[in-house]
Amino acid sequence: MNRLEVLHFPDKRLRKIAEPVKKVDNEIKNIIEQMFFTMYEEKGIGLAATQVNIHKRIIVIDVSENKDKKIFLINPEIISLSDDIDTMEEGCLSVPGFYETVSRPKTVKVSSLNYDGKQIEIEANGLLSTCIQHEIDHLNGKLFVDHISSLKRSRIEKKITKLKKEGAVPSRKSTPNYKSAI
Ligand code: GNR
Ligand code: NI
Repeated sequence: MNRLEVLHFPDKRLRKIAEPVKKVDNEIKNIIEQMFFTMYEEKGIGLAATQVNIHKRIIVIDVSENKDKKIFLINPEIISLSDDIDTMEEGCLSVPGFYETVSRPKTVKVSSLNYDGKQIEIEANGLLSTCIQHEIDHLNGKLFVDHISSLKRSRIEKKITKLKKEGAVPSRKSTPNYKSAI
């Protein structure tokens, strides 16, 4: 199985808007499998294709304790968001080592395609809701640091850039990313 390289803030490729998936075929299923593998290896609870330089509207999530409840979203669309707000400490595999409090709607209802290309709906709250909203942000070129003050954001940017220069933030170049990555 191929572990994909995760891009780090402030990489500009994290700002690209992902393209809708046209057809749920074997290529897409293969990308989803590699994304789950990468997410589990990186100890994340979610991963958006944008983070692994694949600019397609695909998300994988597993917020379960035993890491045995895979959820994937293809072409997710937000149907509704609650007025109630939840505040949570967020982290991101693309912003390694930094955690900040972010406020988001408590409940989200999204549509997605399943493996048969049929449209399904998911309603979520708690960590899953936060994670879904965090991942959909990625597909739109947005990061959790865009929800905090620009002062905090630029501090994080400086620190990550410095750590990368020192080689303290490992960037994995060992396995080439999925060949059709755009
Ligand atoms: O692993 C992750 N943890 C997390 C914690 C709180 C809110 C969102 C997340 S998602 C993150 C993985 C990631 O970067 N997904 O894009
Ligand atoms: Ni993230």
